[in-house]
Amino acid sequence: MSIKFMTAGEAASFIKDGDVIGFSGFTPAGACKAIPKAIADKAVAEHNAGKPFKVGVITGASTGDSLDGSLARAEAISFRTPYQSNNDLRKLINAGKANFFDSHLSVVAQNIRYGFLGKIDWAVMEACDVNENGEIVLTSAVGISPSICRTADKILIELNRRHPKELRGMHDIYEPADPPYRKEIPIYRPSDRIGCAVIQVDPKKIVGVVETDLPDEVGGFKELDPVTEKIGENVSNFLASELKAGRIPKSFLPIQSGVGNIANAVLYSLGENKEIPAFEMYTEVIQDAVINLMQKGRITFSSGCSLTVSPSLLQEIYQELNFFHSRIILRPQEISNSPEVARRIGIISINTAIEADLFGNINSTQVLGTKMMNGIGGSGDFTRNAYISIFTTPSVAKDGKISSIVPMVSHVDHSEHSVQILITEQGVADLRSKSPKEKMELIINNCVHPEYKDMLREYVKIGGETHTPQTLSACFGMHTTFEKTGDMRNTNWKNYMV
Ligand code: 0RQ
Repeated sequence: MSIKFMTAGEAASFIKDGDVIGFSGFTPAGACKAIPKAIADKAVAEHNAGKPFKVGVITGASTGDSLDGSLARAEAISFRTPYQSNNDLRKLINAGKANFFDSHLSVVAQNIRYGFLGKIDWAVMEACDVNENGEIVLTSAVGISPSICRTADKILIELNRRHPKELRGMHDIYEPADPPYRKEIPIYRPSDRIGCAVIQVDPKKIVGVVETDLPDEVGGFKELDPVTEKIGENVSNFLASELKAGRIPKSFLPIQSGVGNIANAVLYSLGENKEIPAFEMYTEVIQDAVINLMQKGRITFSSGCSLTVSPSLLQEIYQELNFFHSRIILRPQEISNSPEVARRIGIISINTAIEADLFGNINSTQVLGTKMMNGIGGSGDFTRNAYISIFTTPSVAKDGKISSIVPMVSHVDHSEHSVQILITEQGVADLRSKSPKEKMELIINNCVHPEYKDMLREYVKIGGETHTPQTLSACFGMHTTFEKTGDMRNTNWKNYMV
């Protein structure tokens, strides 16, 4: 078979209305750019001609603007799963114009193989190399690519020259067998390799290859501010004290850290804390902070699913590939996020909440219970199975008009049974072995912003003497007061008593 090169427009011409496409990538890392843009152009042309054109879009996690943004602006998405973070797509979803279903990232590939997501027509992959034997070398992420390539009818490839062929060897491609034949995933340390360097496909399935030279569309992080810095400090001091108390082994345990500004700040603080030894990561997203700390010797190894780093840092990594090849493994998300592996190696999970309640339940996804932010991502995969599970959040949002800690979360992603430690810039609530009443007291004393402490103490009082002092007529009082007045500080519990 010889490789058929074509333009992105020619590749997009194969895609039909109603097709389901599995894309490579995990976050903007490794996500296709040219072909999805050309599909969006095709959608606009079809719509202008009065014809329907929408496709189902399955990816590893979020993607870049060329994929989610272009397809959303063209209103060309029939359904989308499992995670997104694009503003235009978020608007489309929250306007009810694209069906989005949020899913734990570890189960996406197996759900595809089980047939739960229906037939996959196309795999559209970004690669740094492909050959006539059907060997595909991925770029800066693995995501669900191995399972998509195997289950899709046909494959299109973006061969992106921005990523060197020498990346070969950084990926560890492994697909578990499906039940009843599945065996253990033989990872005992973050650096264990269990698979191969390439995705092997039947070369006849590859319909065409589009050459590109485009950077990953990874945005920068906000500068650390006093709040994120304090959260980071609280997390690292807490972990240092656990180490001292002998509740974490002396050699420390692998860290999993979520996405976003707060996660980045937490990692920098862990790196700076001299009481914490150099450590390893078993995580999904490898962000800038991980690479910086690796260069300083504070992180010795990182297993992840994507290199979600700023374009200039990615080029630095590519210039020092010898150094990073021995320190980074990129895995499929069902392995990087595997509950089995997380539980076995004893990860410390650190993820960010949108809101938490007085019992330790966490909402990671829905702003005020109704508007999708990004999705649960891998936070559930890790939280439920961690050695120690931590959630961080600033105590207030929107200049203090919203308290991130409320009587009852407006949507539940992680239940109080999985959440052990809650940390804000105010302090740390260690919820392990605590009754609901004890949890309430600890969270109010240690984590709630001073402007909301009295209001929440009053809420506990009206609950009376019971195991769980929850008042059903009032538990969303802070949310509904915000809806009515634009500020939770106006909450008056008397208005909610029946
Ligand atoms: O809004 O952007 O308008 O300023 O939410 O908040 O404080 O910048 O925090 O960037 O760390 O993101 C939970 C969204 C936090 C992210 C979330 C508003 C706030 C701001 C963002 P603006 P910050 P971060 C592995 C793990 C779920 C998936 C996950 C996330 C914006 O971490 O998506 O953990 N997590 N994956 O103002 C209204 C509240 C609010 C609020 C914050 N209570 N009400 N708005 N905001 N709290 C990664 C993957 O799985 C890929």
